[in-house]
Amino acid sequence: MGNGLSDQTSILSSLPSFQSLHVVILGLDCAGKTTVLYRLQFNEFVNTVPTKGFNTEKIKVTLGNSKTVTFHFWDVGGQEKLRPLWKSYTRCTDGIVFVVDSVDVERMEEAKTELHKITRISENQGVPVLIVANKQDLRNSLSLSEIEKLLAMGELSSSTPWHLQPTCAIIGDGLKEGLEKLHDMIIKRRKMLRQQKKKR
Ligand SMILES: Nc1nc2c(ncn2[C@@H]2O[C@H](COP(=O)(O)OP(=O)(O)OP(=O)(O)O)[C@@H](O)[C@H]2O)c(=O)[nH]1
Ligand SMILES: [Mg+2]
Repeated sequence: MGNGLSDQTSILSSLPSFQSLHVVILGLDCAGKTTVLYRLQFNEFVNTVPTKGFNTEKIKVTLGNSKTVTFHFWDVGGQEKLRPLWKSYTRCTDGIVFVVDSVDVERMEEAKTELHKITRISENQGVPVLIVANKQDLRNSLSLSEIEKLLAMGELSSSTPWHLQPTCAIIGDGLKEGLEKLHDMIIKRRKMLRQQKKKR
């Protein structure tokens, strides 16, 4: 007779599509977080108002090779006075989506500060981050390499896996590609954590 419990655990963990992944969407106000959320949910553009609290939706997303993953998204308001709340939403999160407005050159430094602050929290060590370079449809949008530099991505802790994804949330361009990468990073991290547990 085998060890039933651990057999079950390994079966469940090899089928991640049955579980929903807790993902928090953060970023400065007006970056396009809520637009991303509703674009994914309704598959169309939804006109938004600034978020005063948060929005939350469970959304089934079909990724590459027809794999369906359920994401439980938490979209938190990005206004300065709301940012102290971000911490409580990232508790036990599987991943973070950090949305930046690619034309908001003036506030890129502020976005950088917030990104580094949230990834440095001890509970967020190793949590994968998808950086969404949004509003790439606009003429003056910064390039990926410029954004990578301005956000000082190279200075993120080496334990933080990240991917920078260009998007246009009003059309939906790039969102699925980004989530695919985030999903890959989450699965990779889970496997690593499981192996570490086994070794102990
Ligand atoms: N051109 C363009 N506009 C966008 C894009 N994504 C969002 N917007 C617009 O940007 C504005 C802000 O979008 P929201 O989704 O409300 O921003 P938010 O990040 O949720 O803002 P807060 O809730 O205040 O934190 C809206 O007018 C959107 O229509 C995009 O990809 N391209
Ligand atoms: Mg919002």
